[in-house]
Amino acid sequence: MEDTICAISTNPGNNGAISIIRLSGPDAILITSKIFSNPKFLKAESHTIHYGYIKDNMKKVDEVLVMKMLAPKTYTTEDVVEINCHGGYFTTQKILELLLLNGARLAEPGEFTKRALLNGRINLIEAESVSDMISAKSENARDLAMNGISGRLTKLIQNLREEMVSILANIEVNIDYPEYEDEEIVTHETILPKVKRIEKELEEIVTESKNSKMIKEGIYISLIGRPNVGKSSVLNHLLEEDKAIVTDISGTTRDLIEGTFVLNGILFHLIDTAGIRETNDVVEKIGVEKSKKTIEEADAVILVLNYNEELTKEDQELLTKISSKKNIILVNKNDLKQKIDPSIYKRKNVIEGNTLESEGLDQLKEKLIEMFHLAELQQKDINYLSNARQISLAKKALENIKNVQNQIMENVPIDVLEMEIKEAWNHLGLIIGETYEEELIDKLFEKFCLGK
Ligand SMILES: Nc1nc2c(ncn2[C@@H]2O[C@H](COP(=O)(O)OP(=O)(O)OP(=O)(O)O)[C@@H](O)[C@H]2O)c(=O)[nH]1
Ligand SMILES: [Mg+2]
Repeated sequence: MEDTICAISTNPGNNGAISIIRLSGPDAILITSKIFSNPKFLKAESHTIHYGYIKDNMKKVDEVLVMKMLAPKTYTTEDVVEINCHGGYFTTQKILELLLLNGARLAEPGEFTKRALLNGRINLIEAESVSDMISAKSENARDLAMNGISGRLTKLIQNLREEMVSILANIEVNIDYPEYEDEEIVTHETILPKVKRIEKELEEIVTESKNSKMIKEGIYISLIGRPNVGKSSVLNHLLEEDKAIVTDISGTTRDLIEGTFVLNGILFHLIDTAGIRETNDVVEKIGVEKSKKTIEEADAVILVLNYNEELTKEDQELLTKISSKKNIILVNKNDLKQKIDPSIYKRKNVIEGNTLESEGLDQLKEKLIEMFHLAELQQKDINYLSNARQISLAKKALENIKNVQNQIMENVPIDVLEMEIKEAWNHLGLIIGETYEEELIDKLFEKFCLGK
């Protein structure tokens, strides 16, 4: 980390009012001073802002504000400079180019955060959460990332590790100084309640973390049904925009159409599909196959039926097909005459309505909230582990703790238990990156955007 890196930290594709170009490293100040017109900048105090021009030799490139932040109180703990320039693509690129010409190197994706991690300013959970924060698409996803960044999640893991260490210390003292009378004697009976408490906490973290995928990525819902029942109309109503073409011609939708909306802070991906029917039309056939596939892939299915038609063989087949999935049956077009067999209402999760007056759609949303327990989710503190890496390590730690309990039941000697507790402690350590592997770090930062 001898070199000085630089990158455009704001979205380079947009014509925003302002762009920020960031530098970090030992020569950040010197390199900037070579292209910055303000003579006071080089000797100025840390954490100050300076006005002036970026110059290409004698030519003014842009009027800018430059932030000077000296190590160690910076994002990376190194010397950091942030140049606020006008947001146009060419200006920003030009300034970046001048910095590169004067000795900076273009940062790799996530390299600023990687330096923050390697220099010990943030831990692994916090680094992963920075990436989550940038890609958050709903309020809850943002909260989840913020708990990671703010260290709340780290604290939770650290507390568990401390409890483990205190058991380990007790055991060690007993083994090394059996004659030391002041120390509490460790027996299977004294360890068991402590281990049980740890198990309960870990169990809670692992179970609740299942929600984090839903919070981060959202929920996929597929709208299926025969042609012309009103699937695309339902999509348009839920998205509150004319996303899909609606006509009275059967087979209007031919490909998957996806839109998103947010309910209780959770992002829903709604997928409109081609109406399912037997067809010889080559294009429509492919569409129908795609529709069927979404039934398997979606988190839940909304089957749309027509109130104004009798149930057909295709409807019956679809009813069977969706029965193994989370599903809602929406009987649409109830503004028309009822022809559908009333026995349909004996089924679970049936909603009736129509898209002309938007009837039943609020009920549909309520059903989704109920189906995915979103009301309960909103009342909870979001203390979840946020990705598969973290969750699998917590599961391993939980496994270790369960083993300890079994060993206690089988009267296994105390010093053997110690090994299993140590392993649990180690697994939790890997979550926050107390110990980490080079390879993992590289993989993590590949997913970052430039300039972060
Ligand atoms: N009366 C009435 N007509 C509706 C309702 N919802 C949709 N329609 C009409 O039904 C026809 C088909 O609607 P679409 O939304 O295109 O149906 P679809 O299920 O997407 O059809 P495909 O794309 O062909 O599979 C259109 O003429 C709509 O205006 C409703 O609630 N009541
Ligand atoms: Mg359609």
